[in-house]
Amino acid sequence: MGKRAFVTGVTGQDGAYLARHLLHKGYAVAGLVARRATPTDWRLRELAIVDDVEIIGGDMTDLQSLCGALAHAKPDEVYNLAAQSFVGASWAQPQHTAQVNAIGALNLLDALRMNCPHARFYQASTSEMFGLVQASSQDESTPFYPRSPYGIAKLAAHWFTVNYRESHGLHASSGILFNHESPLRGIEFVTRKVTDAVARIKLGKQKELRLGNIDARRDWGFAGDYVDAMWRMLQQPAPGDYVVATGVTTTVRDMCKIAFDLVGLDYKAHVVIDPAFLRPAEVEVLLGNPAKAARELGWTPSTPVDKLIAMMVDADLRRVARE
Ligand code: NAP
Ligand code: F7E
Repeated sequence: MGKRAFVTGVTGQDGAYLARHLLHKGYAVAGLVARRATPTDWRLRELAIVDDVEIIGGDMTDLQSLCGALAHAKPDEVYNLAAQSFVGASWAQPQHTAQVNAIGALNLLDALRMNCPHARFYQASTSEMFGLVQASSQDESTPFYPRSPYGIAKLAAHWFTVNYRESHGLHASSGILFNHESPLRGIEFVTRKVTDAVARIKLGKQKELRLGNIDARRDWGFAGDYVDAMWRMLQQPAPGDYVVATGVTTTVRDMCKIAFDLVGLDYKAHVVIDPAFLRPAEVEVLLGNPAKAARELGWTPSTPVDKLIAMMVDADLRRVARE
């Protein structure tokens, strides 16, 4: 019998790529989906796996629904990807962000402990936990200094994962993933906001692109690569924490230049700085050191930032042209 996986956040960017990755490996995949007024399965449709994933209703803030979902799914592996994942929104919705991202992870760990304690657990931790960085390149030993309600909630979930591993002997691992993007990225995140705008401007449907701090630097990789690192963590004999990153950092400004250059436009003619997109406390720079992931998981990133942005611009040009 093949393995069974349970994925929270299965309709998100990473959830969709992870589900496809696991299906290709012969897993039976079940995913938690919260009730929404309109369908949220467009990514599963784009990857043509919507009929292959078993959808189980539930919510990260509802322990009972998580217990029911795990009792039904009987997973060998549990991937906790569900979150209020937009940093920018976390100042306006700190309580909601903490409930879903921190208490939600705790709920899932408790549900796992009660229903399937031998299942392996993956927590979607984040480079946002490094925030005001305490080292020029961040690895598993770099001290944390989160700068947003999002980062703080994720740090609590990270420590719950470590604590449940140490207290209850769970095979619980935490992937400290740096920014990863794709054509399935949510439109509010800066890479996708830029590639969508480039397509619209090129096709005459938009004139300007309003951005906040374009001097911020991020370590951007391709989401398709990063879900493989998640899976590799759960195949290890012992659980652990792993930084997953490319080791290259790029400014938002340079990322814009790459995107506009691809369609023969000058970003300076279209980008407008709008204070509405500045954050109350900014993470100015992130640069990950993925040496442990390379050494122990045999994982390396395949997609440099220029290829990633080209893939996204290409997909958005096709999408906007179809509209
Ligand atoms: P995403 O596209 O925003 O997906 C988040 C998913 O969580 C969606 O399917 C969403 O469903 C679901 N969700 C939100 N609230 C929920 C709730 N209360 N109950 C059940 N499901 C809920 O995020 P992503 O980029 O795939 O990221 C996956 C995970 O990795 C997140 O935990 C994120 O914080 C973390 N992370 C991401 C990055 C990155 O660069 N992408 C880096 C580090 C860590 P709805 O759409 O129905 O709300
Ligand atoms: O911002 C700057 C912004 O929203 C990147 C999430 O997946 O990665 C993501 O969080 C940078 C920031 O991602 C705009 O100020 C400028 O410095 O694309 P972002 P993020 O905040 O890094 C981490 C690892 C996660 O865990 C999160 O879940 O770009 N920026 N102008 C802008 N950002 C946005 N969104 N919009 C702008 O107009």
